[in-house]
Amino acid sequence: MLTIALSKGRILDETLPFLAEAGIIPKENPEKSRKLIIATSQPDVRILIVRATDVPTYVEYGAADLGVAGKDVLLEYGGNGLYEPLDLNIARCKLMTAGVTGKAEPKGRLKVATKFVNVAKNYYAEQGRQVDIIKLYGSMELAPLVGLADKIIDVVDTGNTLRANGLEPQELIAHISSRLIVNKAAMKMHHQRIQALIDTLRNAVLSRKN
Ligand code: PRT
Ligand code: MG
Repeated sequence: MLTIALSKGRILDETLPFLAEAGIIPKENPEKSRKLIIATSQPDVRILIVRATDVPTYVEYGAADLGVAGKDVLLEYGGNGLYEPLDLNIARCKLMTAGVTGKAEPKGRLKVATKFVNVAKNYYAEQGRQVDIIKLYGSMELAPLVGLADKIIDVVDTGNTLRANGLEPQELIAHISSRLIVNKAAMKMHHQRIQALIDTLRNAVLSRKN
């Protein structure tokens, strides 16, 4: 059995066409089903539906052999417990700092609200900058508006969400896309099978670009 961990939403939507090219089609619509384990057209391939931030955990510990996760999630997860053999070039966005439009930075210590605590620590450490990092789980845009933080770090696509809240994107931290990740032991034990799947997906990604 080959187990693939995916998160509902844009990653699932954009990954299913690639899996279809490898002949892997879910038996029921994962967006609609309440099931968390979804069988596929291939009797020995199944899909697990997990939270986006949990995908690396399922794959690192071998509960799933493969998964698809945003580079933002992988940067935050850290470590080197996973192989990352393929950039699927989907769910593209940017990790950025953002703050209140036109507002100058405070002179003293910067307060930064984010769910990307490790990314934030590394980013400001590289700049030699002392900051207070405040962990949030969502609605980050609110924090600078109510004085919880001076800045946020979040993923930005169109920037509409920032603008709708009177914020502006400021510094670019990283360009983001979703990556195929593979459990290290699974890669050894089922090498031919997983490598064949990676090759098929790589060709699908390449032909999409042209
Ligand atoms: O939603 P949930 O809390 O379950 O988890 P999640 O937000 O991590 O998952 P999901 O499915 O929303 O995102 C999965 C992955 O998609 C992320 O890890 C990113 O790699 C990628 N991605 C691409 C994005 C966006 N684009 C994006 N725009 N993830 C989130 N957003 C958010 C953004 O933060 C903003 O709040 O969508 C909102 C709209 O963005 P704008 O800039 O177009 O307004
Ligand atoms: Mg989301």
